[in-house]
Amino acid sequence: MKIQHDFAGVIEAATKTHLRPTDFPTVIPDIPHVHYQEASETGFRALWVVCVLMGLSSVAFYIMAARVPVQKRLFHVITASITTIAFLSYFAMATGDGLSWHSTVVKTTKSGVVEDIVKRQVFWARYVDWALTTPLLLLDLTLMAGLNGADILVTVGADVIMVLTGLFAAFGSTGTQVWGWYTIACVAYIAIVYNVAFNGRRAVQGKDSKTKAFYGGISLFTLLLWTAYPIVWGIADGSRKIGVDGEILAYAVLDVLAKPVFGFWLLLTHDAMARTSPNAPSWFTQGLASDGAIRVS
Ligand code: RET
Repeated sequence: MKIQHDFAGVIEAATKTHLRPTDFPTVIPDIPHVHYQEASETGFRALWVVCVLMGLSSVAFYIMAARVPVQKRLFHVITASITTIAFLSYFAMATGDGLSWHSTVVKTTKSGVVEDIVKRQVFWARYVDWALTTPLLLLDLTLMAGLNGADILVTVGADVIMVLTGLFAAFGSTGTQVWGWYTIACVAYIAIVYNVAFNGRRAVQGKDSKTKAFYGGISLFTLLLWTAYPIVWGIADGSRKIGVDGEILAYAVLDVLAKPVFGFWLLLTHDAMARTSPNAPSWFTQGLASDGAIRVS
């Protein structure tokens, strides 16, 4: 990289002083080698497919929301927001937005001269999506379980830390930065798992048997699915063993399961089960209290 820059400087200076081409150094070093890892037509097509699926499921969730009374709409609003944000993020990625090139030096000579560089596309739009939608997915789960506010805050806080440190990992320049941030993100993820699996399971014990069984199923599905994300990250962005197309396809499958499939499962079960949204705050169903207002619930 440095050599390239120095060389660019020589060319620029030569151009300014009107040197003839023969005055340039005749031996052009062929290092560093730059290896590009980028999405092809296949990757972008997959991004479009997921974009359309997120858009269609959002419309289905809006319709499902409109068909239930407001007292029952909390999960519909949260779930429709999740697929809407994913639609926006996929639209950005499919049109070539929300991505940056990230360079990593992969080989240097003994004297420290850079020999090989990998330049890989990083779709940072994913992290913006995850920073907004994973807290909402966790709200769906924890409100369903009837988890207390303190534990919900800790879960969502850990989740935001996980996504942001994951973003830092993706743009790390050294192994220490990349895997250091990755480790921190994994610790935050363990805090999420603990809250969903243990505190959530404990909270749901106070509910009816259908809710208990449903929470057991959907929280297990969620945790298994979410655990695949750091694995994909490790072999894609982390160690660059699979290309950008492979990464797009892997996240495409996971995202469709984690958002539209999760959403339909949650809303269809909830519609068939509950009379009202469990744990919906009163301001959500009735508006903020105002003195003298008569409420007919
Ligand atoms: C990263 C890398 C750093 C380590 C960990 C990660 C976990 C990410 C997760 C993402 C879940 C995303 C979902 C998206 C839905 O569409 C940031 C990949 C632990 C769990 C559910």
